[in-house]
Amino acid sequence: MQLDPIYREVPRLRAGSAESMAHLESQGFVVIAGALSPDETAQALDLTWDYLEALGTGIDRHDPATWDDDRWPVAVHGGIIPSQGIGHSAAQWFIRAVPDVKRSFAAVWDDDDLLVSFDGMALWRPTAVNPGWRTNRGGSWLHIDQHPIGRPGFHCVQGLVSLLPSSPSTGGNVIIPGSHKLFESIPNLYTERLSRIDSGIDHFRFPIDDPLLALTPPIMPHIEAGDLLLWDSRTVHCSSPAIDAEGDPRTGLLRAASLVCMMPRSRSNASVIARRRDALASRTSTTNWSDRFIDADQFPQILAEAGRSFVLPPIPQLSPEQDALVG
Ligand SMILES: O=C(O)CCC(=O)C(=O)O
Repeated sequence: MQLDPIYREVPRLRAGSAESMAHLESQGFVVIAGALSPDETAQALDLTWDYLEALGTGIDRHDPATWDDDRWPVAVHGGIIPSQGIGHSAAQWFIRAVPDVKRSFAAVWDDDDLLVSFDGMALWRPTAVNPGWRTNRGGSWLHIDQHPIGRPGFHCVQGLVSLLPSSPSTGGNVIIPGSHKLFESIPNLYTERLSRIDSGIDHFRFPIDDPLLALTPPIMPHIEAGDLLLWDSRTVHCSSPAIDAEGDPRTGLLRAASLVCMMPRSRSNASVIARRRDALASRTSTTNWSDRFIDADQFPQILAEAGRSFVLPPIPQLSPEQDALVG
């Protein structure tokens, strides 16, 4: 059996609205319509290319022949670029400062004193140019980003802003609606598997094509450019490449998704905030959590490629609003 997602239109709701929060609570995810305007979305995409071209590896946005693995920043599962300064790129800081992004997270927490993650982006290269650029199939890496015993209950809502529209032939995010309600039963259902994961590790991956998850099949929600997808870290999710037979014939990026997550400052502490301040100068990227400092530059996949050299983006010059998100 292969666990493949079904492409679905889902409600696209207004940032900060009661409807959006009700959907998040009942389904474990919600799509916020147009968190970035079309102009902001285009600017963010431009800045993303600026980041890639400035890495010093020879990437040219107009020439897909320059986008191969020897020039592309190191990507982990799902085509996510978690390091090489991306968490402090002008693109990521631009997106974090867009008011509807913060408004959406402020509604989650009923608090607008928030810190932001120094997350990366999922950048998917066209498989029509190189089929080897296809990312991991959805059913193979469904996961949650919260340890069921180490962090019981509600702790975090993650997000991504999509800079391109999704379709069955681009692929995109994959999510199991309502699966945050399965979280409490994971210790009983997956006792042995969970026992192998340290309680401080906020990542639990389900077995490949897990028959238990097939009972409520995953969907690939339709997302417009500029939309913000929010999901509870307890909701089972991942991403998947094209699910139609042909795939996308285009030769541009298939997906550009900015990972963004905001949590209340009150959940953090002085020593985490001190490390976050230092991370600006060192341009260290992190995971979604801002209550702990988890250095994405130390991911094994990044360390394995430590021999490659990348020019980091300049130290970001932040506005007062952006600076407040550091802590
Ligand atoms: O790229 C996506 O849609 C999934 C991202 C993801 O799995 C994560 O950030 O934990």
